Amino acid sequence: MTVKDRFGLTDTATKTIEIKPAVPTAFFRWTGTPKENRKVIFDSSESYGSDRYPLDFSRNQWEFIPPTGVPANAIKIVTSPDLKTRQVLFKEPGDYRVRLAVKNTKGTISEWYEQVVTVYPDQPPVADFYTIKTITRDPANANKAAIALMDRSYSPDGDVISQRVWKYRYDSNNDGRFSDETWVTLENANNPTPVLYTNQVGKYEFRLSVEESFGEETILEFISSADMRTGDTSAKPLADRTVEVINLGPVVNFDVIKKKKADILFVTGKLDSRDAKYSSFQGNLAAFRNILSANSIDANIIQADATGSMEVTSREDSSYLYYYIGGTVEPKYVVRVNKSGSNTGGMIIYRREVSTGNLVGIIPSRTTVSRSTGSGPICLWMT
Ligand SMILES: [Ca+2]
Ligand SMILES: [Ca+2]
Repeated sequence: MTVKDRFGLTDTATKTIEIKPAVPTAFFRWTGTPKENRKVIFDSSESYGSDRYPLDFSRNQWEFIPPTGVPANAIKIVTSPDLKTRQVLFKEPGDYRVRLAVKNTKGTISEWYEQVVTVYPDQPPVADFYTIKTITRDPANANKAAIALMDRSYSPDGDVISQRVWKYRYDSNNDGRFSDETWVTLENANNPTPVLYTNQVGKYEFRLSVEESFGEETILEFISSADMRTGDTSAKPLADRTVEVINLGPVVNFDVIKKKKADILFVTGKLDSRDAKYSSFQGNLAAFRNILSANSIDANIIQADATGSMEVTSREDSSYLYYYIGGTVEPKYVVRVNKSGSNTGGMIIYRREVSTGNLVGIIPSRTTVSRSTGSGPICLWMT
């Protein structure tokens, strides 16, 4: 520096000033789910140095400090030469301190920057299902009762139910206890709506065990099967997971869904040229059942095949044609067709109740039914 006074004299002094590199500033953000066994990414890229001495991220110093009582190996960090980011998985819940210091290319180190990350526990799934209390056996299905189970399990923290195992045990000696019985696996293919078909009356206890898979990203190398949360229905009241198959008294108490009941009778006979219609009918029957079921109609579908063992005898008087299906003495069904009047062709179908012997009308008169009568046998099909 040179100064000059008013007399024109000058003097010069020299001083060396050392310009120190600016101290860099550490900062990080984190993303991911702060939950046990999930991936959390820490990113230091918003830390900064100066234009002259930018940061050297390869010299980042990260510190992950577990909460009191949690061992250091509960913190799992993916090995990577890139220190700008860290992929971390916490094996236990709690408040973790995370610290970062950065250095610039000159080696100047920043102050520590720190955040506390609260890691929440991975809550187990809640296993639950609906079923019925009592059910009767179905004469149309080899006298088996169909016990339908409906899963209603859920994850309270956003995970996915990925495995469902259904088991039951049958009170084989009817002593009211299940503890002396053996569990049998009904389904283990993650089916939410299995059905147990059984022809043995008595009580059945059901159990559903579920396992979840992660609804959020994880780091697989740090995960073992023990990290998968599970639940079962053992805490559900016994009465709500017990179904009784009963002999009589068709009292079916659905917990949730009240189903309408319907009797539907299909009678098929010697069809001759209508074989195609018959096979089409057979092919469509399953879909028809599904449609009924989807509309909460509990259909008792009786398919009487008169081409088989059931004999059909026709009679008539001045007003009606009668078709006796399954013999004239104790017919299983009687079809009565109006011969004349405004209701010609209208018919009523009776089913003979085995317990009382009474004929009970199951399809009322004027039902729209097409018919084809020939020499004895009859074909009816709904139109
Ligand atoms: Ca969970
Ligand atoms: Ca028992």
